[in-house]
Amino acid sequence: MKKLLLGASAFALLSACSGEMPSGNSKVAQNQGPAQDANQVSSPATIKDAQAFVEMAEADFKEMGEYASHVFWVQANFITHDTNWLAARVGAETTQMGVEYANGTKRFKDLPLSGDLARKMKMIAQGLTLPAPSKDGAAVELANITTDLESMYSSGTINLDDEKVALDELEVLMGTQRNPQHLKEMWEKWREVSPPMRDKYARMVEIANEGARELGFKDVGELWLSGYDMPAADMAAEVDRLWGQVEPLYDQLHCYTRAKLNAQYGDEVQPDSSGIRADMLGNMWAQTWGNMYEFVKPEGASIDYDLTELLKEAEYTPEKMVKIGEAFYTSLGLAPLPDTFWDRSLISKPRDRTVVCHASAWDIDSADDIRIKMCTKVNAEDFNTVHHELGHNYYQRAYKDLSPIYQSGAHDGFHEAIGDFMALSITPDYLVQIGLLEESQIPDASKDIGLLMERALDKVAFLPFGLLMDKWRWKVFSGEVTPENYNQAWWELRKQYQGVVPPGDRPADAFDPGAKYHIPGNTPYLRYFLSYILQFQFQKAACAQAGWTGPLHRCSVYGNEEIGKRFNAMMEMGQSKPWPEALEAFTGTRQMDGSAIVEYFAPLMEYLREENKDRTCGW
Ligand code: X8Z
Ligand code: ZN
Repeated sequence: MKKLLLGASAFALLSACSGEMPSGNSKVAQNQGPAQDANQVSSPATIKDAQAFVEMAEADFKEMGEYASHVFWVQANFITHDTNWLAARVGAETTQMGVEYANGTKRFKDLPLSGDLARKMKMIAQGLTLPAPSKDGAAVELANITTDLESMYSSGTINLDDEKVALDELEVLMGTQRNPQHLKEMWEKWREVSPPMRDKYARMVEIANEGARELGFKDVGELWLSGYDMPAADMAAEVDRLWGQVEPLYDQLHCYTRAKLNAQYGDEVQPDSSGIRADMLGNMWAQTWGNMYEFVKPEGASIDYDLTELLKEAEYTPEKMVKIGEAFYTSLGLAPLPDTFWDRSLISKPRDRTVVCHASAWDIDSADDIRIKMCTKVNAEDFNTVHHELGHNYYQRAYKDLSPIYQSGAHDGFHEAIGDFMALSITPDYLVQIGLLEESQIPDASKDIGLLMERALDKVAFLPFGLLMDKWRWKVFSGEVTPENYNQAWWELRKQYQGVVPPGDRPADAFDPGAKYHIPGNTPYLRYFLSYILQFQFQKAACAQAGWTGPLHRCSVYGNEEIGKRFNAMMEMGQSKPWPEALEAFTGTRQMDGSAIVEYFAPLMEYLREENKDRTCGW
């Protein structure tokens, strides 16, 4: 999700899927505000000063947030030299303002601030995703680099059979083509977009680290890990604990999938003992494997409908997919999207200009101007993504009346989990309710392994990828991995956590992390790992509240206004309270817990263990 204002856990989200923050005509930017004074004034600060400082920050963030949102929106919808110029400029202004405010908080650090004031102060201090140091020119250089990186990614194309092909088309081809040679070619060519990013990325790391150190953090990685209402080191340990809970499930899925690929393609293409070829899993980054269902479907227990086919047969359009997504939310008692959503969103890729196709949800004015931006394709993957993006919009709307400092997810993983939780309700019964499936086509209980397998290919397969993206960045920001080793370290992590390998040797200048949106887009990624844990906790709690007694994967909360009310109450809290309180408000527990996803897939785990019993798993 792109946030407009400050960074990882901070204020008014510009959009859900990247990170910048606003400034411009602020008092601070004009060197009149308390943030500027904060570093210079010698008289001891009072609580009243602290209150005034926070109020000024709130006003500035709100004003700048709206201004910057409009600029970033235009740039993301029309990438040109000029809109990049504008975006870089507003990016620099917002970073500068954020840094001034963050530094300004130092003046109040010894004051006995009340809970709320202290929380806001802390969020101002650590709200930036990529801080610049306050020295002249740093914010401008940083913004120029980050704008360049994102635009290099979003305007990237490859040549395929003498045709220019953009990433959104390539993603479809990676999911549907099966010829290993073709897959390798597309996979390798897409990674030619990123070598020119490497030096810029390295410079960006230097600047942002200097900015983080000025604010009292060891490096940017520590800053990112500080956004979870606990010390950074504890959060890092928490993440490893969660991974430990789900790793056995991933290992079994990996083992089973690799065996199926080996059976289909033979040892030459996919040996049955090493990592899985990263281009053979139906996704450009091997992050979700749902497109491989036909290869791995369990014999005798496979579902016999395909959601992509159903959508196409029913002549869904991208707009219709969004309408049906909205109808899910309104069935929970939430208000329909405003007319402006339909007038201003970008739902299909325009033919005549370059846009950022990576899906995002935007909150332009912290009021009612919410939008999505997607190059939507009519397929199951994007049907899920539509629900995902609308989740961001409904969250943004729920917390819009809070202080701009609290207009964010309880933590960033919550923001990512809302829509995914909703999409877990896309069950066969739900598909009947919306007229996509005939009652007679509802698979009986004997097909549950098929249903679970399909879901696991997306939800379980994703987990190690969700984790390693930031494991890599933490190493980069800490200096443990230097630019010469960027790519090697990337593949070490891909192998270690995911058990995937590149389809061939990588060129010496390769910068493969740069071929994934969130690296050049500077969107922290731990949020998705956390979301994939949390969404199953939401599902478990919601279905229990609904009195559901069947298996969790058959439970749909569609039409349940009581759940909608309770869920919205959690969303309305925004970031105003430490996240365990928000989690407790809906689920009754204060801990993130991988046991919910493990429980959801328990029957599949049993099946996989049985299937794998004579195989040597691991890589
Ligand atoms: O970036 C996204 C969303 C926008 S916040 C489309 N996701 C991650 C990705 O595409 O890599 C959703 C799941 C993971
Ligand atoms: Zn998202």
